[in-house]
Amino acid sequence: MKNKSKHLGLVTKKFNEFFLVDLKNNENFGNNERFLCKVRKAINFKDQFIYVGDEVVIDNIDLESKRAVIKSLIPRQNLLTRPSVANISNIYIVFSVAEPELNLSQVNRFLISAESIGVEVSLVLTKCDLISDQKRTLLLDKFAKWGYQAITLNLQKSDYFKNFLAELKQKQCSILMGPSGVGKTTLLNMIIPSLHNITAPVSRKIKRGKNTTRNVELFSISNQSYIVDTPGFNMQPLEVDPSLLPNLYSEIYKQVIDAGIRCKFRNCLHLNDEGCNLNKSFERYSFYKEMMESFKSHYYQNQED
Ligand SMILES: Nc1nc2c(ncn2[C@@H]2O[C@H](COP(=O)(O)OP(=O)(O)OP(=O)(O)O)[C@@H](O)[C@H]2O)c(=O)[nH]1
Ligand SMILES: [Mg+2]
Ligand SMILES: [Zn+2]
Repeated sequence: MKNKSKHLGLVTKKFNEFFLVDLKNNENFGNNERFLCKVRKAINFKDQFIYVGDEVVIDNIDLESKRAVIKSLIPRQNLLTRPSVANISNIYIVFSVAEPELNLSQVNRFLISAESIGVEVSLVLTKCDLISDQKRTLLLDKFAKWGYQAITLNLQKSDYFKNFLAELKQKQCSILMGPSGVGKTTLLNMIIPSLHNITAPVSRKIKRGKNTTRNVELFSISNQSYIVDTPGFNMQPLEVDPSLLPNLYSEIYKQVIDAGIRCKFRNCLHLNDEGCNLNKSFERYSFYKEMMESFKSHYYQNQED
């Protein structure tokens, strides 16, 4: 049986030239209708690729074989580039407090890279059963100074997890990002108990995750709420316009916007600039400086090419 009408769908998974597409709020088909789709050959997307999280119009729906064709792409709100995911509303940066050990410079790189997307960014600390309560409090204080109210979780205690789950259900489309082995998929399996995605212990020898998750995939939490699991990776220093960087650090933009400090030059990079009035006595300043210098060398080098 073929159905000729057009319908709105959400891309939940992508492999080679195939896409899994869930029909969105469709009365005729009910929920949970999932179709294997290819992009219609005749259309020209002008090098526009389709990613997980994209909304698409599907056509030529075949209810028996569960196949359909992607006819067009709905303009997207935003696009994360690593990994490629569209239309994210909330980024959850996930790090374990131990096994693998917490690397503050990596935490910072993930946070700053996430902030550059312009959506709400949160920090989740997993495996808190492996540290003392005192150490946990110290970490909470540290990240509060960075501008984040960290969510601390562990597999044994469910109180914080319940709050976290309630929060996720309020968000449209959240993504879990962080290094390998920190427990992203473990968390996802707790969020959606019917799911049994593969997780793996951290390697004893190299004390790192084993890159267990290989695909970006989007899952439905509740009616209008989705979550994306991603493969773990380590973040390199970024290549973005250095002039944007001060806006991504709360310790800096709070001084500029809330406290109204003014440096001599409007485009002050807050390094050794003449007439800089930024109070640099905050913990992340060394990370800021390091990032700014590496951005500057990349950016100006590429401009000369
Ligand atoms: N002690 C402890 N171990 C945990 C916790 N959460 C996850 N783990 C363990 O950490 C290991 C790695 O978990 P995964 O969920 O596979 O990690 P991941 O972030 O998805 O890793 P990749 O898919 O490689 O990116 C598993 O052995 C989990 O059982 C926790 O709260 N406490
Ligand atoms: Mg995983
Ligand atoms: Zn300055």
